[in-house]
Amino acid sequence: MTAINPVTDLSRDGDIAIVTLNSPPVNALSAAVRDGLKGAFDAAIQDPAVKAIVLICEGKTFIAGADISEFGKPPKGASLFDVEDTIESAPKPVIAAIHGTALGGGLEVALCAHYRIAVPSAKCGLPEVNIGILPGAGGTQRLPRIVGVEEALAMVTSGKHVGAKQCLASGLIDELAPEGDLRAAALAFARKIVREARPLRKVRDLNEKVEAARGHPEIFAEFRKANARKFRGFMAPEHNIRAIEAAVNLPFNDGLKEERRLFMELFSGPQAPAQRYVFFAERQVWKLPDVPDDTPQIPVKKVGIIGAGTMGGGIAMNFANAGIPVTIVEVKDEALKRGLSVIRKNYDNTAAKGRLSAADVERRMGLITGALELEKLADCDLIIEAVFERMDIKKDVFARLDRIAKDGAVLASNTSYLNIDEIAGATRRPQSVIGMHFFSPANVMRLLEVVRGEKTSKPVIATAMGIARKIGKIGVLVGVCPGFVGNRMLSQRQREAQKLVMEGAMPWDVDRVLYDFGFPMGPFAMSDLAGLDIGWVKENSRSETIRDCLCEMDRRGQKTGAGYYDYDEKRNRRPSPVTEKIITEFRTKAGVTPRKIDDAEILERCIFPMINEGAKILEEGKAIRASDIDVVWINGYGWPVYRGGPMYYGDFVGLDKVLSRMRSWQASMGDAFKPAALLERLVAESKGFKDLK
Ligand code: 3H9
Repeated sequence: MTAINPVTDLSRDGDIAIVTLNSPPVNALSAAVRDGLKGAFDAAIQDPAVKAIVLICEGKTFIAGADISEFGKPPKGASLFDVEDTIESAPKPVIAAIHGTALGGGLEVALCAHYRIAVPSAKCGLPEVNIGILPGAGGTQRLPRIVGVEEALAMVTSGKHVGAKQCLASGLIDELAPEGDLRAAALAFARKIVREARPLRKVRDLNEKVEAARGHPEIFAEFRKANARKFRGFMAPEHNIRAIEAAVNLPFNDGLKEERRLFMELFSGPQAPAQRYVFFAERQVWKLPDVPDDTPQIPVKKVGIIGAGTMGGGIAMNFANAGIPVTIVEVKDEALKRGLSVIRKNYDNTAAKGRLSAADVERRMGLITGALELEKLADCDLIIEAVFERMDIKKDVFARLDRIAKDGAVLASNTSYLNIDEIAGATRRPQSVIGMHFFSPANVMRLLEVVRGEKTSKPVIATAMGIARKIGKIGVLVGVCPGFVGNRMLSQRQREAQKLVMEGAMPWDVDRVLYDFGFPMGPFAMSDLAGLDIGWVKENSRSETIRDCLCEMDRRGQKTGAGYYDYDEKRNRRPSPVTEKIITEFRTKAGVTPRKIDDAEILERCIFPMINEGAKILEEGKAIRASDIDVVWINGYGWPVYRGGPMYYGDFVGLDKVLSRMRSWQASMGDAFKPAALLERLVAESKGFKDLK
């Protein structure tokens, strides 16, 4: 075996050369990997004793793509195109041997090999769209030549990972290897190719499938139409589609040039850096400075949930989905039965869409047990309380849990804003108490705010974060403060949205601006969806707010056919003259002369106070990093990923601009806009949140 460089080896097995990459964690195409590949292939090509070349990787995966951390830095080493040319134009067959994932540039390299073999567990994909770009090393030109235009469109715009069996069916790989025996199978396959003198099959020359789509622009038009909602606001899906169009309509080399042009447009645009930032932010979030990875975790074999309402039921589904038995406790049998039947209905709906088998539904339901006594939770390793949001009720539940739960069990509250330390104070084991704030619908939303109390122990934190990962959530560790990170910032936006309406905007103006910014819906449409009567008590309602008036008229949101908006039978909303009248009356009563508020002000008034609040959260140490706050907003509140999150966006628009607006609003509207000291400091030092360590 010859070491070409620290990450690449070249060896021989008879007349087959083996190029082995070993560049943990994911064999990404760093400068060293590209240099290694170029050097190894050049040497194998020049060696007259070599009849075929196998490319294989050590570690958990085949090449997972370009090295994203090198993006935006000055280029070094061999270019990816040189590497690909060397492989594709090799005068002897090249076989890519795939395990783990062949993604992005990794699959593009494999597509330059003449043949591909993979173990059944392997997956292939072009996920560049997820980081705001397109496969820029020939992927958009080669992929449709193998899998056809429709499948290529689906793959490049979704970034989905396709399993080896499906790849075999589509021709993306040529042979399956036995699991765990890839190297031997790849060598045998290479020998077969040499023996049978098979041609050097270059994907670039396979034109049949792209030609079949030529002259059929409707394929693209229909695809765009069917996905318009999903792609809204994103640049990358459209660019990916255009690149596939180029593959269909242009000769290969011209298609490559168009792919490059489109790639550069994305690469130098605003969205790709934001999406790349989010990619790393979502991985960074697991790294806890004072809770190292080797902190012991409490094994969670059985979970208890208190409350079978929407939240409790959704939370229970996460555990059943992960194969962990869960007991749900309710006070009344009727509520318990209703809760369990909602869970079943949710599973049945998923099964009806073909995303779950009937057997899976039964298996998951079989893991969920209902109970009416808290005592049934005595043997649970983790108990999550999801009862009504009132401190006295929560404290009572935790005091009882303290008497019932076994030693060492993690006691979690799903509260969305109450003080975890106060809740923990109701027990004699505050070190075991933690917040696990799921987002509704809890079986769907990815975010889990893990709230560490003053006395929460490190193993309990590590356990909560570990279980978050296990059930497929993205866990963000935050500190105790009203509303934690997400809702604390949200309340800034809600307050300003309400104030803007009093000053002259209509709810639909505010909603339109935030929707156009990229949120799935604005705050008023959101309130209508959630129900305006959350936290509203009929008996105490005195028409003091616009919401009071709406609720008093039984306009309690979508469920009653009216709220801020009017709704038709299909729940399509339209601005409501009734709401408009109530707002006008409120303004008159308050002596407000409405003014014209432009879209830019609406956006800044809703977003900048959130950024300012984020800065306060950071200076108080309630979030570990600015990027953690961004992860919260992207995964819990629909912040558009292509805008990177509120803190990233603050840096993007310029913190000096945010600060100057906050100062001027503070002068005209008071201390709700008081700038955070951190914001002041960063601006004084000409720095951004990105510079915080
Ligand atoms: C591309 O290829 C462009 C081309 O078209 C060429 C254009 C010219 N680079 O996710 P994990 C790190 S674009 C650098 O936790 P898993 C990651 O940050 C690329 N680093 O593991 C983490 O670091 P740390 C297209 C990368 O087992 C560590 O590896 N490819 C890269 O859950 C482990 O990652 C993609 O978009 C990378 N490409 O999942 C694939 N990938 O430990 C992106 C990972 O310090 N990657 N890291 O936090 C993935 O989807 C997942 O990482 C993968 C493994 C499925 C591979």
